[in-house]
Amino acid sequence: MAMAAALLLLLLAAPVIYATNHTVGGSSGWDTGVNYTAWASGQTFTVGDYLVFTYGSTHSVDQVTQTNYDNCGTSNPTKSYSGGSNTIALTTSGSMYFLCPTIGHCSQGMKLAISVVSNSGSTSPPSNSSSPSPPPPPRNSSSSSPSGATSKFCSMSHLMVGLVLGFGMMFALVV
Ligand SMILES: *[C@@H]1O[C@H](CO)[C@@H](O)[C@H](O)[C@H]1NC(C)=O
Ligand SMILES: *[C@@H]1O[C@H](CO)[C@@H](O)[C@H](O)[C@H]1NC(C)=O
Ligand SMILES: *[C@@H]1O[C@H](CO)[C@@H](O)[C@H](O)[C@H]1NC(C)=O
Ligand SMILES: *[C@@H]1O[C@H](CO)[C@@H](O)[C@H](O)[C@H]1NC(C)=O
Ligand SMILES: [Cu+2]
Repeated sequence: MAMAAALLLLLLAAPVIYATNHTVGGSSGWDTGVNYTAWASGQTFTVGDYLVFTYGSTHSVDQVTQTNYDNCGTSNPTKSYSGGSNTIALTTSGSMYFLCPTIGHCSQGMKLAISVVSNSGSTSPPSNSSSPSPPPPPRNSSSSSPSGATSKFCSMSHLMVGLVLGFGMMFALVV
């Protein structure tokens, strides 16, 4: 029974380890006056992750071509999203471009370019962090959910930590 609880814990923890929700703009969300180039440079977008847009009623989200991104062109978006909250799955590697089609908003900074990298290759070496890695999450077993997680949990060491925590909890329950 304690065993089952521990296994369940590991199963619940697994998706958290491998998929990241990237809340666009962090706590600022999708709005004017935010530098999304700066925001994106602090993120690693991996296939399987999600891009989450949250915004007020004056905004929406268009996925566009690179040309339209460069020129703030709003015609013929590749895809349009609206409603205030959109979760977009990053299914393929490569570049993706977004902007807010509300007049004037793109030129006020509401444009986002991201580069999605594949996480293929079980034989690939562990990612040597050339980019500044975000601070490690607080190690707190009572923390329920990493809200708006912007950090990446896919390293082997984090997996080990998860396993150790899981087994630790199992023993705690047994004793
Ligand atoms: C990402 O968002 C989805 C939908 O809001 C949620 O079900 C999932 O638990 C989130 N994942 C993480 C790692 O925060
Ligand atoms: C946004 O941030 C990037 C990188 O930090 C910087 O190069 C760029 O000049 C900034 N853009 C604006 C409009 O401030
Ligand atoms: C990762 O490390 C390898 C070998 O140590 C090196 O060849 C490669 O350029 C590095 N990649 C990055 C992105 O730093
Ligand atoms: C864990 O988090 C709770 C509430 O967020 C806090 O009260 C507690 O001190 C934390 N424990 C550790 C070990 O950080
Ligand atoms: Cu807008």
